Amino acid sequence: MTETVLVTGAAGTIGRLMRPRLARPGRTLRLLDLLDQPPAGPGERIELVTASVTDPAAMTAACRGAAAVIHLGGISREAPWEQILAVNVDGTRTVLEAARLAGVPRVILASSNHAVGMRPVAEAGPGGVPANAPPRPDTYYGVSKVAVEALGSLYHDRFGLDVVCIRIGSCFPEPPGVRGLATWLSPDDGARLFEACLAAPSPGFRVVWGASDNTRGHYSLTEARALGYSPRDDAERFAEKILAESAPAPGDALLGGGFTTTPVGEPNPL
Ligand code: NAI
Ligand code: 15L
Repeated sequence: MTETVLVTGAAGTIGRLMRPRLARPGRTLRLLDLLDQPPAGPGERIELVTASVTDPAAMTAACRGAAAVIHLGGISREAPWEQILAVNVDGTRTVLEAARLAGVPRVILASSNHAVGMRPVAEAGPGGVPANAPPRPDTYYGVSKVAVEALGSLYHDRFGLDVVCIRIGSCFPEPPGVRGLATWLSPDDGARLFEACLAAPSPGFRVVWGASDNTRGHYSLTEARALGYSPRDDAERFAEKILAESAPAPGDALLGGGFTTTPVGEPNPL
């Protein structure tokens, strides 16, 4: 018996990092994106789907037979409102509705620190910013992640899906700049967190932070640990190099960093 996990946005940064890391004996990764993706390597058990998360028929077909969906697909930075609304908000509703229609019991949604990006870092407190800190979006993009979480809550309460929303910090091969020393989610810890979200018995609806166990971190990892997540990485091993090469950026006093100073509605540098 094989388990199929549908991953949307699989051609993106996180999707590409997770493709080898989420491979397991007995698991098929169904990798969906608008973009073409490299074919299966030797021994790799994957299915490739080229489709948009905004296409209800394609998404319902893609969800068929899946045990879970990891929804990463969408716009991952600031953009004009119409695009954010169509892809991130309507696209996420389409994914959840497709999962419901196809009987997929569990959906993991990529939320973001930018859902609470305007919150001052100084307010983090000793235990870190709780994972259910109230919305304080820094951009239209951040607003869309608040909506993503709200849609997940709706689909849990009204239709019984298990939905875990991960407020991801910064998931890249290395921490991006000084802020990244606090916000980094290493690719290996990212995979550990997705595995915990897939394996937790009946999680219901949850919001957790997605970060490594960073010495300078300011997110609470209590909620993710309660799901079974055990981070092993710490951005601190990059500190000397990063601090020698770069300085804090404007906006770093707020959780959202550079997104908090970018003009609303205009694409920002990643
Ligand atoms: P990315 O921009 O590298 O990848 C997004 C992928 O989604 C791309 O491959 C793109 O082609 C695909 N996509 C866009 N529109 C689509 C559509 N209509 N249908 C199907 N696929 C579509 O983003 P990244 O970094 O991989 O992030 C993945 C998710 O995690 C995004 O939802 C992002 O908002 C979220 N996130 C990422 C963080 C990070 O540090 N990388 C931090 C916080 C949240
Ligand atoms: C995000 O939400 C973005 O998708 C990602 O590209 C990074 O900018 C990340 O947040 C971050 O805050 O570092």
